Amino acid sequence: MDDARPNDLDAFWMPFTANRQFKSAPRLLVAAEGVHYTSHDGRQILDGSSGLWCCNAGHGRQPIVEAIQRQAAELDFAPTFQMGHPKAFELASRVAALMPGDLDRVFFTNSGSEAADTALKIAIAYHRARGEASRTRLIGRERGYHGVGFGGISVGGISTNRKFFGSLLPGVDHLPHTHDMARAFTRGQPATGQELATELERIVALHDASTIAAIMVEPLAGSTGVLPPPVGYLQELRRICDKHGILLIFDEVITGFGRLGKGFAAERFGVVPDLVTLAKGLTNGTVPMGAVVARDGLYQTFMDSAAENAIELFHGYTYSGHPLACAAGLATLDLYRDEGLFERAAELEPHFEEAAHSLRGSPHVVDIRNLGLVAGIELAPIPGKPGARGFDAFVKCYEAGLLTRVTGDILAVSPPLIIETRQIDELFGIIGEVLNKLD
Ligand code: PXG
Ligand code: PLP
Repeated sequence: MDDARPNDLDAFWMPFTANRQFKSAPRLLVAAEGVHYTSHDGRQILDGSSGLWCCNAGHGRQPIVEAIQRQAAELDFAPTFQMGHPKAFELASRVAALMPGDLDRVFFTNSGSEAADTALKIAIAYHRARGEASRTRLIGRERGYHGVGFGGISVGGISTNRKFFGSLLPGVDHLPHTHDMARAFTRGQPATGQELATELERIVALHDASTIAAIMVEPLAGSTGVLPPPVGYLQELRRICDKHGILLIFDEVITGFGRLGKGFAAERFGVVPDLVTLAKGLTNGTVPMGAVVARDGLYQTFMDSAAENAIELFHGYTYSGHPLACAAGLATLDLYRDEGLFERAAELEPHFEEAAHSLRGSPHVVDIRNLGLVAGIELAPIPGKPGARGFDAFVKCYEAGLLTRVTGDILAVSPPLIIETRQIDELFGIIGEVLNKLD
């Protein structure tokens, strides 16, 4: 096993990883095809997490591979500051066409974190452009994840991602999260809990609407353990935002591109937000790319408030709309369409839900949550050692041939949308066997 290591592991300061623990027993992936990875010791690993929630069409997809190869040979890079290249415009149009309502204007970033910070900046600048510069406050939610930029961690609601990094952005407040153990083992959306959205009224009353720019939430919280929204919750947020002139931002970095059985969570829940952040599935995880999609009126406000020859938004990344990412994105959207993968996810959902909930009664399982092709399996923590049991389960799943994600004591499962029903059974079967043998 050791001699298969490509090189020394010391130099790479690994992200969101216990570096010393990992480097003492590394897990390297060396190839991928379809719904499987190949590990460095030559095993086939069922990809139960679509990489990191991003490879929705599975791995090694030829049309995407070829599009990237062609693009690298034809146009490796082109600036998008005061310049352009055709595929950036084409991909923006294709994304706009996929989005519900008048979500028609697409700003490219390189990650979900950049998309989150971009959306927050657009929200504040929008109110200023409208002549309401007092609206600067941002509202997030406990257990929200919006990446790791200063905006994202300020609005996000994960204490470990915040406490090490100083005073963060000023003027941020948070809604309560929507999880309630009294509703453990709910299938799909919880029927109760809509009133948690009404907490926004309390926050508005405290700060006054004239100080609030936007609220940002994940329609379904992914990385903090799969928390589906209560029925009516997102509709209630939309209603309160409209009443007070507050922008509603959906962070669809995970929920976008079919994960919930529709193109976007906005469609599944029938709520059109003002801004949507995207990443991950946009290029099937192949080339880094994120995006912010804005409603047309919001974009028009920027156009109308600036002189004809003025830059309307002082923001952008060297690699906004990178040619390789655009080529990958176009090929990815073709695949989603040609293979009907969003519809496929919707068709698989009942089987997936049944398989996930078959783990009810397995040792240590205290809750199972699911929606679309996502499930969270929450384990009872070992007393005094939060996260230890979850991590143990994650490692043992990997050793048994399954990649999952773990957050605390919650295993998250989000397989590629091309997964077969027998592979769904295999996936939850492996988790069940691991749980049966866990301390
Ligand atoms: N918003 C949401 C809702 C996300 O889930 C980001 C923003 C940030 O995207 P980038 O591309 O900057 O990482 C994310 C990313 C996990 C996990 O397994 C989740 C994410 C990333 C890594 C791991 O919980 N989500
Ligand atoms: N730092 C320096 C010194 C730069 O010149 C730039 C971009 O030109 C950046 C940071 C930002 O890099 P990016 O546009 O890739 O986010």
